[in-house]
This record gives sequence, structure tokens and C-alpha cells, in this order.
Amino acid sequence: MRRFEGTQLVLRLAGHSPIVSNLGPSSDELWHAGHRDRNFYTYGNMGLCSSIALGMAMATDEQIISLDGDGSLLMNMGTIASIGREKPKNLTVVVWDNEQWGQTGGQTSHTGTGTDLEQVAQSCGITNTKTVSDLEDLEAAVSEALASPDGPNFIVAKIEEAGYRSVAPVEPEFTLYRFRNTFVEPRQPGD
Ligand SMILES: Cc1ncc(C[n+]2csc(CCOP(=O)(O)OP(=O)(O)O)c2C)c(N)n1
Ligand SMILES: [Mg+2]
Repeated sequence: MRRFEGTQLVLRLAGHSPIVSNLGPSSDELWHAGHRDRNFYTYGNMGLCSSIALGMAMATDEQIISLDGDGSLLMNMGTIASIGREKPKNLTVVVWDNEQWGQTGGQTSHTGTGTDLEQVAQSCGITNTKTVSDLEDLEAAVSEALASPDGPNFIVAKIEEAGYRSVAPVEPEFTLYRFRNTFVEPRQPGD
């Protein structure tokens, strides 16, 4: 499975739901798959994609999807522990696992030498986990996750790195402005 076709699939299944994307290829391919104001690209922000998605999930009842990368999650594994502790029901993390730090030259990451992020998630108390390596299984896993009232969901999607088309960096301020303007029914402090 390639990240781009996986991204197209997730975008189709997401409907109106916000998608937060990891820096580099994950954001670039989300852009190419279909830019929408509910895409929150985290350019330059290594390791914080799923942390930002966790914060969003805790602030709204909408389904929130994080499209993270193996290298970034490895760099900030505490994110997985925080998701396991907070257990937001409306958060689905998909990790595009190409077993490398793709953007910086394709160096082999720890998932290429035995680290199993699904097991890490399990050990942090996240029970709805899957590892998939083809589009059919990804579709089943993401559909089930988005329909489930019992997140968080954690899906490791093993992908073949096939290169990617980059886009000019998107200004974080514009991403935030566009994104906020689409947000419906934010939870108020004290709710
Ligand atoms: C704090 C920090 N360290 C290093 C970098 C450089 N950097 C940018 S992307 C990247 C690799 C990210 O790997 P992964 O999350 O697996 O995504 P992939 O490129 O494989 O899609 C690195 C090391 C950075 N942007 N920020
Ligand atoms: Mg990677």
C-alpha cells in the first residue's frame, strides 16, 4: 500500500471530520489528495501531530483523525501514553509506517528494526488497535474506527515508500485561521 492511495481513502471516509497531518509527506499528500479547510497541516512540527489531534478531540465531540508518521511518533512517544491516559472516544490515529524518516533521506527508523507501535499503544492502554498493510484492511479498520463510539483507535498502516510530491509550506497562521472557521459547536470551558 502506498501512502497516497491510503490518504485518498481516509479522506473519502472522513467526510467532514478534521484531519491533522504530520509534517512532510503526510501533509503534502493530504494536500494533493484534496485540500479542504478541515485539513490541519502541521508543517515544521515534528512529533506533535497526534498531540494536536488529542487536544482537538478533547475539545470537541467531533471525530478527529490524525495522520502521523512512524519517525515522528517515535520521537515523541509520550503522545501515545497521553492518548492512552485521556482515552478520547473520538480520536483515530493512523500511522503511515514506512519504517523510515522519509523526508530527511530515508534513514531506517526503529519500526524497521523491531519496534512495534501497535504494541506500544496497547501497553499504554489503547485497546482498539490494528496493523494493516493493504487498502482493503485499511478501509475496514478506518471505517470501523470512525463508526465506533469507543475510541481512541490506533491504526498502524504499513506502507511502501514511493516518493512524494512536495508542496510549498503552508503558513501555519492561515491553516489555523481556515481550520477554526470551519469548526462547529466547540465545547465551551466548563461544559
Ligand atoms: C524536532 C525536529 N527534529 C528533526 C526534524 C527534521 N525532520 C523533518 S521530517 C523528519 C522525518 C519524519 O519522519 P516520519 O514522521 O516517519 O515521516 P516521513 O518523512 O517518513 O513521512 C525529520 C527527522 C524536524 N523537523 N524537527
Ligand atoms: Mg516515516
